[in-house]
Amino acid sequence: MVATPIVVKCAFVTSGLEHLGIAALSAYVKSHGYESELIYEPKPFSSNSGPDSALFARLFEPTVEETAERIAAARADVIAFSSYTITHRWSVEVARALKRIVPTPIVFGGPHVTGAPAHSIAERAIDAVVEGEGEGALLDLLACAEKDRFGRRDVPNTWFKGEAGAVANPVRPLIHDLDTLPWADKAIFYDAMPAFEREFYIISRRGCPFRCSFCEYSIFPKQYPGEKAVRRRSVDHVIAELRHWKARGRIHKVFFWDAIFTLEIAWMQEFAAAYRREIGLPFECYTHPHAMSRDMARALADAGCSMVRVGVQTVNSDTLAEMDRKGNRDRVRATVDHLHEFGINYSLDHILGLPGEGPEDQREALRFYDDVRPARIIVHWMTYLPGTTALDRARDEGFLTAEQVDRILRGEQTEGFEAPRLVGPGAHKEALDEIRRLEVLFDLLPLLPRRSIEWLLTTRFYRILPRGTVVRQLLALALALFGDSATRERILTILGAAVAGAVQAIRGRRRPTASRDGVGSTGAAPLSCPPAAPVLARSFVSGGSDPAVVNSLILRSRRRLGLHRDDGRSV
Ligand code: B12
Ligand code: SF4
Repeated sequence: MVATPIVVKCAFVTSGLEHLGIAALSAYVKSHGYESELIYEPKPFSSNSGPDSALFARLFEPTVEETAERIAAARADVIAFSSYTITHRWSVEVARALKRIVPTPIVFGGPHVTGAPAHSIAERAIDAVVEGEGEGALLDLLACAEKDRFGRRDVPNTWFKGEAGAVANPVRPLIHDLDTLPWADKAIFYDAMPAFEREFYIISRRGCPFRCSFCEYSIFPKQYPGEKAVRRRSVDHVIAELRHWKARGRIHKVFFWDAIFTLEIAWMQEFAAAYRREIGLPFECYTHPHAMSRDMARALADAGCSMVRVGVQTVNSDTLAEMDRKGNRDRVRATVDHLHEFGINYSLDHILGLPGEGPEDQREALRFYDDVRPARIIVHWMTYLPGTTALDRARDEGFLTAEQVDRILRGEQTEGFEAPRLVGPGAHKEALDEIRRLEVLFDLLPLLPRRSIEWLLTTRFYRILPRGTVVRQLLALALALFGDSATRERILTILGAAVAGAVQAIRGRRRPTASRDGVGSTGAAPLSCPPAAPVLARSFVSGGSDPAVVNSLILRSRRRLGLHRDDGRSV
């Protein structure tokens, strides 16, 4: 008798936005003969990356027990979570709920555990933690599951539990030729969230040449000493992937999520010609003031780039030096001048609460931005991420207590840790409040005529501006409506998804669905869409999580109406 080959299955679990790391890992394990499945929870109201709503989360999001049941139903051999610091707690809670119902090995990987492997493996529900690039380690772990000896303790990149504490293995070399990797398995996300496909996420490189202290890439030299950080796919590899997905006819825009897209002018020029010829869709990407030249801007324009996000973060050169970040005002000005010359829209990324900065630094930044007039300013608050040099320094210099650092490493929410070393008149809290008042001006700036920011700052009228979440959301919406074409495309994505969701929901209400005993029912499950306006607005404020927000509503409605199966397929 011929034995049926056992196919080992890996179930990936994630929440929030599309995850290129999971898409890469899924493609990789499939190309080695394993099965993969995605358990995706959008969680738009508790993502920790925007204004959340506990009430909406309770009404519309599944409990960790419900998610654990979905995962258990996948009957996988290995369950793989990918953690950001903001999602780690949720992942751990789901893993705990899961361990109560099935004994399947649970592996964690991703940026959070890479920065805090020892804290992560200490969690009882986690069997293995993978740090750094995950392809080789996950494959080894699946092979272990196949041979029923998941207890192996010598897998490179992997931390296990040992008799006498954590067992840490060295990392394996990085994958140097990215063309040897299969294209990302985008289908697992598109099956779960069809509207993700409207804006195609892709990455052409891994790594970054810089080491800003607040960024995950500052871990790199410690983790991979002597390794070449930046590796890039060939133009042909990138274009072939885009060509394949473009042929389905659903993509409206492409987003290159490379930390810095504009490196290597020869690559960019080859890319520009091929992209224009074969893809021709508008695209958005990131640049750095030290990675932009006139030729680079010309190559972007030739390719048809619609929006460039420029990482500025601060205009204070002392802070830049302290954060090991390259750049200065002249570079920023030259960058936007080049983009302007070739008619490319740009937005600027800015960080509030950088160490040593206070309200005066924000006023300075606002004056400078009023001069360079971006289409949008995307503001973040400084976050101390596990493993980064910024966190090490904050601990060493006493700005964060050992207990606070411990909580960050455990992935607990760090409210109030945004700005442990603000400077300014009066007490720390006063500086924080003043920065929060100024924050609304960063949203307003692109909508106001030139110089009105100066007037608001001088008269101090900004202090009486409403600055609640709703106001910021309305501003973001106004910007989307009256702003540049790339931002408008974003709102169209949202509206398109919302309309599609409403149509699906109405159809679902009309269409009879089979009940458990086989007798037809009218499918009269309650429609679970909350009012559209706050949902749309929230998605803008959170800096681009729009498809996730809208699609979570669609998904939840579809589940309730019996139109969506949890194996990811439509009914
Ligand atoms: C592109 C990108 C995004 C994209 C796509 C995300 C993605 N991962 O695909 C988008 C826009 C969606 C995004 C969003 C966010 N991002 Co982001 N993003 C990046 C960026 C620039 C590149 C990531 C990438 O695609 N790499 C290529 C892929 C192939 O690698 P990867 O995802 O890291 O996965 C590899 C390994 O990590 C590992 N791995 C990952 N998961 C798992 C799981 C298992 C089981 C195993 C074995 C291995 C493994 O194997 C993978 C393949 O080698 C990084 C910068 C960086 N240093 O990585 C920031 C980065 C990952 N983002 C970051 C943050 C903070 C965010 C947000 C939280 C921002 C916000 N406040 O909203 C959101 C969270 C989104 C959500 N949960 O919904 C931080 C995370 C830091 C942390 N400790 O949590 C980073 C590191 C940037 C930084 N500040 O340093 N991001
Ligand atoms: S340039 Fe950007 S991606 Fe590179 S290290 Fe600095 S913050 Fe990180």
